[in-house]
Amino acid sequence: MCGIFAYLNYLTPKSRHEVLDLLLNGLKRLEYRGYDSTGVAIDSPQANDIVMVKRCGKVKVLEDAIAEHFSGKEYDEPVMTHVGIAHTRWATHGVPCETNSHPQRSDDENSFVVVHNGIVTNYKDVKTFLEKRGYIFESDTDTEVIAKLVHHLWKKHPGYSFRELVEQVIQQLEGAFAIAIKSKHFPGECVASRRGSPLLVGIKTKTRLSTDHIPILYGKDEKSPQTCEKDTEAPKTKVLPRTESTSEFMPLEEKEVEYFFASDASAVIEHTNRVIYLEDDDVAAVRDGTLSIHRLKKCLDDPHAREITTLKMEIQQIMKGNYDYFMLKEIFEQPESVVNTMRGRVRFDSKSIVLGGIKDFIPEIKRCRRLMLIGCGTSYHSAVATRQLLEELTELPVMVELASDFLDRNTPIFRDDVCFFISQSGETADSLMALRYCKQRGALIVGITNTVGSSICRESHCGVHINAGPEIGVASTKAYTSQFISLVMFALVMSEDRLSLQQRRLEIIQALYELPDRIRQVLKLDIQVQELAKDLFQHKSLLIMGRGYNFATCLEGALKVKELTYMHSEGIMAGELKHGPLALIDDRMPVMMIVLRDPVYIKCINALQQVTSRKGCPIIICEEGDEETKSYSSRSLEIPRTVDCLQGILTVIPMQLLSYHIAVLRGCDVDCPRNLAKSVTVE
Ligand code: G6Q
Ligand code: GLU
Repeated sequence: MCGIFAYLNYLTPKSRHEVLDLLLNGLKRLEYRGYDSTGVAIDSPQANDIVMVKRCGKVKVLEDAIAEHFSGKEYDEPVMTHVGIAHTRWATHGVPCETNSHPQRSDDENSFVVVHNGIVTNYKDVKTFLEKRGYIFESDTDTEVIAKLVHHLWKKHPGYSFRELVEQVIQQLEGAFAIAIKSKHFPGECVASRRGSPLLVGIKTKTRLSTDHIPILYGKDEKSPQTCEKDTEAPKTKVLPRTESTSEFMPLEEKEVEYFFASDASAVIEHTNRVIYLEDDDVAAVRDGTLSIHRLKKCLDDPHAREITTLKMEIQQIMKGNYDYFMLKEIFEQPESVVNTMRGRVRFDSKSIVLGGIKDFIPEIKRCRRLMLIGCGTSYHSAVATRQLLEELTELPVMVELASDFLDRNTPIFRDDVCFFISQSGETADSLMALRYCKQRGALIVGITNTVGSSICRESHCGVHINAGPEIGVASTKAYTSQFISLVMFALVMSEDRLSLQQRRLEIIQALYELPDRIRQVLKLDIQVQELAKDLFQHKSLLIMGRGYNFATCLEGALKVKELTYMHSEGIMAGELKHGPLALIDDRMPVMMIVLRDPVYIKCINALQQVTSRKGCPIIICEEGDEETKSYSSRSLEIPRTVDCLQGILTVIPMQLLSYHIAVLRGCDVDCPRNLAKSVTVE
């Protein structure tokens, strides 16, 4: 959700047009996260001024506005050192409009301009404090307080460096944020910080980097005489020590260098694969081409440095290839992405499974009281899909929880609980809050994420990377099947030494081996699914029914239909039909039913009969060659046979394709459905 992209070129001449192209391109790479408005700020060709362009709507709208706004020749002249900041906003405070878009500014002169992801929860207090000191606010955003507070402190403390000012500011802020700030009083400098929202710095140099880490510079603990005396009147204002760089380490000094600040690696990967993931309360500052990372206080086990990580992601991985939409590409990637999830873990020759990220914790997990699987949306559905198998193979009670509801209930958690946090992005605020809640209570935290270096990854005790590759489409597809497989692999690890379960395990391992081919077979149904979409796309509603291992597909299928097509859709547990939903059935209500030859087959047939005897005409998803089941309807999709507990992977794919085709037919934006965001970093 929402995105930051900032670019600083030091002694690497770039014209303002080139800078703007870079910024726009960065924003385009972040588009998949979902947003409602955009903006950029660069230095004006007129000395000592900052110009901003902001627009409601897509990056394309901003691009057109920029082309109109910055047309003069002076924009083609190279500038040796320059800072540009850009943003895609997903409104939390104030409607999407130009004034509320970012960058937000400190004053009419654009002295300090800021881009921000997240929410400043105490912004009202800070706003009142600043209003009393004469500041007039122009937007409804919480963000504006950040720009104005830096300005206020700058006036009070003219001797402070830009970085020190930002350090003072973040001490006053509560909530979650990632910020990047630019100032006309500190040309060529950029300061960024984060708390609870992701932010990284990409570094590009002509020659090999002279180091693989950036030392962290800590401030002094004692009070500085120059702390903001007057500001202590501010609500929540603490006494603020100024930090001072220690000379023990040298920060990163390169002659010609370019820096990229971004909320997401996909925005920087085409420029550099060398990045530093900032941690909460890090302040990263570039001055005279030198990057330094500061923290106010050193805690006992804090590291000395932030490592420069080499990203493995390839630019092609995040491009659409020959597909019209990222979502379609991701659906069709599933034969490969499931292999990547299993790679190096499932040993088909010895029929064994090793999960390196949790191996050492297995004895502790085996001693636990219960397993809790926690997530949101699609990630939650992967928990629903695998619960039955986990119960069977671990013989432990397994609870599945929506992170938001779990927190609302203040669910009791014990030291001997093992809590799994399932999240594609690894940044979902509800899941992260629930993680911290469980961690505080002493539970063992296992992260199941797709995003290496994400907050959930870092804050878990151990975990499994699902390795599905970057998922750009807002609607999750390949991450779901990879989460599913990761949890199945975990169940297999847990049952390794149970003699009575060996036959079952072998059956599942064999089915995992065959899975990529089975998925390829299901993907061949695409043309048939497209035809079904033509029947369905003008309807208002779609009911999806199933039970047992396939109930999760009903929930996930309905979520896909809702988010992509804006149609009403409901996943219904077939066993609940006669307790209410049957009243919806008539000859016009579109219904899909999953009826496979598994232990609940007879019960599913009962449900099917209940529907057809009310004149319902369901589309049936059944097993290949199952003529008997097919005879209940004129429309069916046949999927290949696999072991019962993996059926959900094969049945969800036609639902992914169906929602995609309906969305295209209805003219919806497949990759960025309205009102939604890829990574929901607010509660
Ligand atoms: C589904 C959406 C959404 C997503 C949740 C949780 O298509 O992508 O439901 O699954 O928002 O996100 P994370 O898996 O990133 O925590
Ligand atoms: N809370 C800020 C706003 O509403 C930032 C939202 C975002 O993360 O884009 O402007």
